[in-house]
Amino acid sequence: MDKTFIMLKPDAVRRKLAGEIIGRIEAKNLSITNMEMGVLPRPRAEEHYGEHSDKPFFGELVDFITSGPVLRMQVEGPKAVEVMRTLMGATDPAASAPGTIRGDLGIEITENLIHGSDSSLSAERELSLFFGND
Ligand SMILES: Nc1nc2c(ncn2[C@@H]2O[C@H](COP(=O)(O)OP(=O)(O)OP(=O)(O)O)[C@@H](O)[C@H]2O)c(=O)[nH]1
Ligand SMILES: [Mg+2]
Repeated sequence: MDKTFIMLKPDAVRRKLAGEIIGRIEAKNLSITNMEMGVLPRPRAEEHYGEHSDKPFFGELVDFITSGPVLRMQVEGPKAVEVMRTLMGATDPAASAPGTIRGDLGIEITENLIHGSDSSLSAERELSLFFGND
């Protein structure tokens, strides 16, 4: 079984779309094997998005991701990383395909509803950062 780290961002929680998004994950036959809700402490958010620390949008990204509770999940299933990235759709909801979470429900590039690890290596790092396992 492959594992990935998924986070429903503050806009998903604020807009009451968590059930809709979790429904899509489960309908795809992936399993949620750990889940936790809460506001991310700023240092943890900065570590999570560390690869983007030199980008002009980093401050806005960290402000947003710490702006309210997020729902963090460990999701398991065959090719979980790739399957979740396909379900999520492209980063910018303006360009994500209809049928994807961001394509159907996303508003703009910062408030794009969901994070998913982009590789097995990122998944290991992120699961260990948030759940202390890999
Ligand atoms: N304003 C702005 N935000 C960006 C841009 N590129 C990425 N972001 C934001 O930074 C987040 C992380 O960027 P990436 O890791 O490249 O995109 P991603 O893997 O699809 O998104 P995550 O799953 O959140 O990591 C994105 O989800 C966007 O919210 C950009 O060019 N402008
Ligand atoms: Mg990313």
